[in-house]
Amino acid sequence: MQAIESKIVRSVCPFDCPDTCSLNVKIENNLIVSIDGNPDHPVTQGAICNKVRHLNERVYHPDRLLYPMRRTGPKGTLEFERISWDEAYEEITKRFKAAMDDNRPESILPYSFYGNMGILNAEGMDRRFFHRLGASQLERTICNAAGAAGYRYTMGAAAGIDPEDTVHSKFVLVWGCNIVSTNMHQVMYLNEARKRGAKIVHIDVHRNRTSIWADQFIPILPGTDTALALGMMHVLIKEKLTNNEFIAQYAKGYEELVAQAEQYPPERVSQITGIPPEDIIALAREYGNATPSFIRIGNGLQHHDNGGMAVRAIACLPALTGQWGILGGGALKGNSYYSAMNTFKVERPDLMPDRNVRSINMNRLGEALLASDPAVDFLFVYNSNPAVVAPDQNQVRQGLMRDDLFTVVHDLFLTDTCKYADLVLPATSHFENRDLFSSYWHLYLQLHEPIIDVMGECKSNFTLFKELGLHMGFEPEVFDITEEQMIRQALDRNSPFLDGLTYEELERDGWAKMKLDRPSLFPDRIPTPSGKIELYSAAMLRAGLPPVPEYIPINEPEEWPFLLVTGPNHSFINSTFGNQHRLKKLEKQPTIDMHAEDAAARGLQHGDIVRIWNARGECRITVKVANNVLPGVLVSQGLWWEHGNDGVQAVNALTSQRLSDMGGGATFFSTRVDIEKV
Ligand SMILES: Nc1nc2c(c(=O)[nH]1)N[C@H]1C(S)=C(S)[C@@H](COP(=O)(O)OP(=O)(O)OC[C@H]3O[C@@H](n4cnc5c(=O)[nH]c(N)nc54)[C@H](O)[C@@H]3O)O[C@H]1N2
Ligand SMILES: Nc1nc2c(c(=O)[nH]1)N[C@H]1C(S)=C(S)[C@@H](COP(=O)(O)OP(=O)(O)OC[C@H]3O[C@@H](n4cnc5c(=O)[nH]c(N)nc54)[C@H](O)[C@@H]3O)O[C@H]1N2
Ligand code: SF4
Ligand SMILES: [Mo]
Repeated sequence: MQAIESKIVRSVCPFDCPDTCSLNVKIENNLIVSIDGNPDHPVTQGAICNKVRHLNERVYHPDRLLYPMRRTGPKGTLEFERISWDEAYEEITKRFKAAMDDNRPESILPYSFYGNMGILNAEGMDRRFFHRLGASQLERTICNAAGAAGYRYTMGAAAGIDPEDTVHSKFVLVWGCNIVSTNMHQVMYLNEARKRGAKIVHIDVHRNRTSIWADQFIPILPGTDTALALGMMHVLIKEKLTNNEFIAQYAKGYEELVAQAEQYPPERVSQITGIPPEDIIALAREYGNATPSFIRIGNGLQHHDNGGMAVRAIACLPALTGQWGILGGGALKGNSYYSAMNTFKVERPDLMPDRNVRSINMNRLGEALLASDPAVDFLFVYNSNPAVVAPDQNQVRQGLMRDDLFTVVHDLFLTDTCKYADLVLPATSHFENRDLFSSYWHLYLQLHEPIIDVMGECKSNFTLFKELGLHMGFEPEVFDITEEQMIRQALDRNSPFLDGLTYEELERDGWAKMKLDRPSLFPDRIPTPSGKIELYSAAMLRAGLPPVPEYIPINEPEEWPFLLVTGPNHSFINSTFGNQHRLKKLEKQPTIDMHAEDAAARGLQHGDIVRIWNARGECRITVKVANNVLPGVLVSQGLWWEHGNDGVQAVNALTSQRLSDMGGGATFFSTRVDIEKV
């Protein structure tokens, strides 16, 4: 009998999740048999989520794509035949060369997001390739763009406190963030803070896992958080709970903010937000009296027409009570500012033949495919599943059905988007790749070495775009490079946070923490134009926005009686894992939470199948009468695949291509609908 060769190797979780965990993977005879959290990694601390514990089931899934395929049936039918990579490259480069020869490279549109967060495979060789081609630029704004812009107006950059410091916080607001499902290591830090006496309050439109875990839950009507923040400021100012010394030294525009907050007494804010006035006052008092206090600002609250302003307003709060610079005090929306790499060297925007090439917002894919001029006639999808995740899905799918559109999809599976593909290309899992990972929440960079052989004829995004570049005859010195060379280019940046951090260190230890000697950034060196926390922002005024926080209602016609919020669920990551049996079983089926009063008024009962609709589309789903939401609000979690889930029409049939107030962000949660029993 042959002995089993068994070893534990280091890996990184590649998914679009703030935690970017370090993994210990057990390999027997070159096969992954189990996956665990790495106990040595300071943030992971040996704990990972249930999704990734069974990632080997995804890697070795019987449906994994292993070779390139060409469409044989009509679009929408998933009929394909196997072809070789040479044939695939020939098909693609023939079209790309023709577009370049005819001087219309803008007819080519790349469409990608962060299905794999590795820098090389998410924003590396692909960017370089499409720049060289002169293709249309994609504004990748589907996730956090509105909030990032709003936070930047107040604080200057996507930078908050080190999450490891939040164990010291004494009062915590988890605001529009479902951390038990979406950021489990923040929960671990806050559990420690709670042991040391902290109180945790969750502000959300939905009583979910995080609300149950928190000490207090405050339900709020969707899209009204700016009013709540202003109401808190009103009380803080009136009751002299502000830190005026801090404000005088580190903030700008306090007088303007005081005048504005005056307009938001608790009674008015209560009418807007659905929160009783006494709860608003109590919340403001607790926040105002606590130190250090910490606000974890989520992505949920910024998927709205007014989402940028909501984050901008909330980000003003820690300044009012002087929290920045105190260990465990401040806020955290995202920390990608610290890990910014040398994007110029990696992405090579200088290769663009025309710097004025048009740019298309990914939230308006439907419109881009149906109505842009010049038309998009080549769509290249990778790291994303737009037929499910993009808003206004009926428009998106109508666009994808166009006979004169050539679509390539590079993925590990036959996603719903592949239904509309002319060519489907097989992607490696990240276990098969070398890459560099940063987190948008914690402060560690991690190097990933391949831990299993490439499966079938799969290619990583890096290899695919490198080989496409070489097939196009592009400069070998630009395209014929190794992963290691590109990682070194990424790290080659003059940044205080990366100072002295080397490839060799990452290779030796697996990870390295970025240098952030506290309190280096806050509050002394705020990267805003004025160098201060901007309660009043001249830049916003110039951009046509109110310079101080102001509540502006969402933008959907009131004739549709219900507000619909369709966030992510616990067991999938966006639409990833929507085809994994184990995780689908845990989520059971798509449901919609509804308040009992609304259900009674509509004659609906728990378990009824309902039709939800608006002018953009409709969706059938099972009702859950759970009083997890305020009256007038409906919440559904999870981005389910249509393929393999008969009768399910995904929720993005109902959402809009409208853009948020700032940053060109998505407005998924500013959706109004009607509902009836089927
Ligand atoms: N398990 C799991 N983890 C994930 C993901 C996943 O799909 N599943 N997705 C990953 C990605 S890409 C992202 S961007 C993050 C997102 O993770 P989070 O930052 O947690 O954002 P969401 O889950 O979109 O929304 C958070 C909460 O905001 C609430 N919400 C919606 N509208 C409002 C509002 O107007 N006000 C307030 N106060 N709350 C509101 C929602 O009910 C939801 O509970 O998670 C990442 N991690
Ligand atoms: N209604 C509604 N819609 C939403 C959201 C919501 O909360 N509600 N959330 C929005 C948010 S925050 C986000 S971030 C987006 C996310 O939207 P997407 O970025 O599209 O995320 P996923 O659905 O996870 O799809 C990622 C795809 O990439 C593939 N993939 C993984 N690794 C690789 C690789 O190495 N190479 C290639 N070529 N492919 C790979 C996966 O198999 C998967 O099919 O969805 C948005 N859509
Ligand atoms: S999905 Fe998030 S929590 Fe789960 S292993 Fe990956 S990084 Fe960690
Ligand atoms: Mo996201």
